Amino acid sequence: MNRRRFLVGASAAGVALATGARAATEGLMTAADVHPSGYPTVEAVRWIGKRLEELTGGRLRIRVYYAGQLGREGDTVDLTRFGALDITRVNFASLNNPFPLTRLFALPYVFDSVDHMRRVVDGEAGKIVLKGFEQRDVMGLAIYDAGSRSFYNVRRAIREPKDLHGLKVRVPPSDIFLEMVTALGAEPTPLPFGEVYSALQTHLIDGAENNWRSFQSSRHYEVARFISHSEHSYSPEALLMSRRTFDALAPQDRELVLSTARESVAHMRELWDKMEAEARETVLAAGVNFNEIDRGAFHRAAAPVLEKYTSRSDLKQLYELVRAAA
Ligand code: BDP
Repeated sequence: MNRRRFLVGASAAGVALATGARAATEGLMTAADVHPSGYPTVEAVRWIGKRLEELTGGRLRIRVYYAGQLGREGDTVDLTRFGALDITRVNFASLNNPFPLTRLFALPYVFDSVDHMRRVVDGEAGKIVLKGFEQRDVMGLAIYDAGSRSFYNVRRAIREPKDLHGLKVRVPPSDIFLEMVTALGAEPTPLPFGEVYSALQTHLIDGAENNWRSFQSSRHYEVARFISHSEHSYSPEALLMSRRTFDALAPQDRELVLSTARESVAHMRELWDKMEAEARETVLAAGVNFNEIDRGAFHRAAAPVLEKYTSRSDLKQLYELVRAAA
């Protein structure tokens, strides 16, 4: 396992390094995503690549390495920061620890709905968060949404936080998620996304949490037969470009990359809405048990985590912007 992981990591870094170094001179940029082909984030980045190719007569192109071929999200973020990979698409959860401004959007019950979240990421708060990436060698190209995340598990329907007691729940690599899942009563187990399916099968964990589309495309629903509509986080997705790649582009190409990435948000949302609905149908048609939760009880249990982070000076202003858009 370790040896395999090392080899995968090493060859992924090799591919990225080789292609990343070429990017500025040949215009072929490399992008990474953990999701399979067809997932809205993968398709949105392909869409950007096609647009750029059309607009520049083939000078700028993007090759997308999907399904985690270039490693875990945390690794692809590091590769992007060091300029070995040009573009990566990751969830805010993978950015919470190294990029503190991303924490606000991942917090429990900070958004009231998908519309609220979209208004926020399209507005001033979204701009501040995107700009914040530049402090650490990456350009924030776009924020895509990922719907809302709910708990699913192999054991039982979750109605109140107390139903989570004793369950080992996988969390992404984020302190916010660790604290949130602890506050809600479960035992958090950090694991990379790609290892969740087998961890469910082997009972290393009892459950995880994610949106409908990921629950379906990862096939976690084949093992975890209970999904409970907690919608505890709307943690969005970030599309990031290496600062090195960006700086190596001609000034007019930089503008083109930024504007095309911005345009891709509308395209991504269209795909997202359609595919999220289809994923939900597929999962329910496969006989997975779905239930509503006691929202008040969940809000109360998660409140200390929300309060802890939103009272911090760096996140206070952002929080006010988020609430003003509610
Ligand atoms: C999905 C995100 C993906 C994350 C995954 C996770 O799209 O980027 O890797 O959740 O939970 O919703 O790790």
